[in-house]
Amino acid sequence: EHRYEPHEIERKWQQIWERERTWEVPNDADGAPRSYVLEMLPYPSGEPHMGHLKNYSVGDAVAHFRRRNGMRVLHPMGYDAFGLPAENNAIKTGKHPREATEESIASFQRQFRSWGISIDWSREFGTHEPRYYRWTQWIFLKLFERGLAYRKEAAVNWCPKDATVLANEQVIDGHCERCGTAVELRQLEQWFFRITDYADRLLDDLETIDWPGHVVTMQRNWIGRSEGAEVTFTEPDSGREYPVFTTRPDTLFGATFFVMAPEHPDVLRLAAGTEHEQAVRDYVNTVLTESKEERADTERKKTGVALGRSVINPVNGERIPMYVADYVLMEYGTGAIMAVPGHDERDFDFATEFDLPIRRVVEGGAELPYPGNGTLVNSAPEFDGMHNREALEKIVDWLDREGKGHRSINYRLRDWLLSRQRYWGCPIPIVYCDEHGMVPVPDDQLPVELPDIQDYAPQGKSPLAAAEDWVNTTCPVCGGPARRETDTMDTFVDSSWYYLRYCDANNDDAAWDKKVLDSWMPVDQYVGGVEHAILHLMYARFFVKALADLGLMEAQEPFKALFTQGMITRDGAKMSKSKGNMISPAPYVERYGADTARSYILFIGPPDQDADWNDEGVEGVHRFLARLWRLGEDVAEQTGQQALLGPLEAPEGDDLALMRKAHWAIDKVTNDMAGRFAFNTAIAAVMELINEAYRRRESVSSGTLHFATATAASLIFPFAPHTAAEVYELLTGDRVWETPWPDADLSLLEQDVVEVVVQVNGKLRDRVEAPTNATREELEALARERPNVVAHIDGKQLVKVIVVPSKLVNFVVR
Ligand code: ANZ
Repeated sequence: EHRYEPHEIERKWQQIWERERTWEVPNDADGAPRSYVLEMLPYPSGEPHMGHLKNYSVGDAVAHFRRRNGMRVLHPMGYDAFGLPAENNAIKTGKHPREATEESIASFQRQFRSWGISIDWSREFGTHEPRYYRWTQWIFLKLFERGLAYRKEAAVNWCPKDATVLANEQVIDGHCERCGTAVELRQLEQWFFRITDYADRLLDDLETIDWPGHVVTMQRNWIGRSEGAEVTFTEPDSGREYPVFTTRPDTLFGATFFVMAPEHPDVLRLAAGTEHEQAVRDYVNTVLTESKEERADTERKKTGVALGRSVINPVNGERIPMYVADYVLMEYGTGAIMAVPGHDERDFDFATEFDLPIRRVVEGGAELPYPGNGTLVNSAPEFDGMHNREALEKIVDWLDREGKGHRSINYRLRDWLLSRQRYWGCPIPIVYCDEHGMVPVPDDQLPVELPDIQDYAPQGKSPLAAAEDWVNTTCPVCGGPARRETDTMDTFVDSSWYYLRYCDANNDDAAWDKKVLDSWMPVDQYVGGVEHAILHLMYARFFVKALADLGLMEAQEPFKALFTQGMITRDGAKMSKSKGNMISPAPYVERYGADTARSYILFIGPPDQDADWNDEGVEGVHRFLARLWRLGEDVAEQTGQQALLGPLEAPEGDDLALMRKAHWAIDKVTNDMAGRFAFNTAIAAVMELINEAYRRRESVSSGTLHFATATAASLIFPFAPHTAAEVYELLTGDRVWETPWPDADLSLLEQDVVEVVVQVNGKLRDRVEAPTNATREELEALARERPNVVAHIDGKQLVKVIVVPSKLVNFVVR
């Protein structure tokens, strides 16, 4: 008796795929429909983990399924190679980040090959390679030309430990996302991408893509569009105007005070010379140490201080006192608000704390604050008695006519801060000349290569600043002395366009050929972790829209469909080094083979859910694959290689039953995979088919058994490609991936019979075989004839008959 030897089988097929470059696709058209299937590229740090195995197993199943359904599938791979972990490691060990990164890339390559993922290796790259980042720089300059990349001084989040600026998105609860250190604010010159110009399109086009609802919601909330008005208040002593953004201009008559953000540039100026000056100064200083989240926390006791000044409300000329308080944020709206304690919760809390007047201007709700709609009161004769929503429009019209305000839309979305004071990133291709200022590096001088340096530790500026030979250069305009920009780009820039480069990865003359790009884009199916629901996906969408506006591509969205996979956990807990519950794919692949590891990770549950890794479950899947292989061997010994059996003439008995099971499995797996990700139930269906084949192997014809076994191999191919290829070859001499996806003979399924339970008053009395598609009446008639039913209902009063099609008939009698 032979043994299932996954390693031999896997090595054999991997070598064939490698030698024949099976998964490479050319760019020239051949009329076949195209599909671009992509998993998020890995960040190469250390070895691949279980999340990677799941990610690429999902994507590979989709790619294989589409290929065998007649599509030309682009399925490439690359590495998001710049970034902090490699650099922090370099600071500790002195090892060049490139070295550590490339070691990790080699390990990913080895493992991807050992998993048998069907990758077009001819398009592979790392984002740290000059042949890639040359084009990252080129895109940066295109955006710069368009005014979409700009430099300005900004209060930025600064991580004192990593000594770098962080994007808002990288600050979690006031702490650095990477190292957990409390984040500080600093004023620095920084580079930004003008993503806010695209806020509306980023919002509207969410309608055009097939993404999970929760990801769409997260994107929508992140953009945070609010409709309202900007209303101008005036400080009478200085005559300065202070606009506020409000979503409720209908409540203007209820404004009883005015609040500025502590960072507002006028706060100290306004307080200067008043008795409040010192208190204001002290308050502003303490607030600077608070995190954004603390400040936005509505449960916190309200704090603030009076500025000793007042402003005039434009609708009624009323003078209301000015305060500074930390619940008003500088980054939102205008950094100042009109406070309406009667209708806004936070203003209400502040007013209560500081004993300020609270006025109702909208009727409704027993108590204040009342945030809802109703009739306007205590406002002005021309608005009182109106519904507040109507009044809102009228009041804004009035403000507009008087030049005291206008309709306005506000977004939570901020411009993307992309500069980093770090070494291991893509250099920003700009030089500074005393004469000509900021000058873009000309295309023919790209890439600006990242130089090798000795000391990676940042000192508040980029470690590149110390590389004098590199920093000192000449101005492209006048040839005079100039200095290079020493900041590097956020790694999210690299990953915002990598899927575009795959389309034409070996083009040395351009980032891509537009025709080629348009023939693949958008990505038809993107697969990745939900942790990228906001940043990466938003940035990539912005890049595509900006590049489309530049005429460089047609698609308006990068990823037509998105699938987000759940996590692999252990005993219900997230795996982490600190918990010591990490497991990696490699030992499982070594022990059981890649097919088992891949099939198991897709079998443990719906792949969009979190699922618990369980070693016994791995064994079970391994046994199933071994059984499939053994049956394949046995049948092949009996039949030799032969073509699959055609439709049976007049099948009956066990032959019919096994044929039906095979076609049922084809139908089930197809439905579970066509536009869905129900891989777990698809794999379960193939298991059922194999069980049925074993059960009936002695009583069916060899042709039927051959058909059932080869079909099982064919159907399991997207999950266990090596074992499937081996069994299919044993039985047919054919290559399973060159064989079209099987078609289910639905006529066989329609005739299928099911066992229906027959009850009287809920008690089991019999079982009957009935056609699956039998009607309620037919089922009831069949059941009523059974002797054991007759015995229990005869002479009684039939109250009702409950029929659950394909399942049960229950006679209720009295
Ligand atoms: C008066 C008012 C009355 C408001 C009322 C609300 C309810 P969203 O929906 O998130 O856009 N606001 C404006 N700028 C702010 C800032 N920089 N920091 C803190 N709060 C700010 O919220 C808009 C509302 O948030 C605005 O409308 C303003 O309060 C407040 F019954 O104005 B409202």
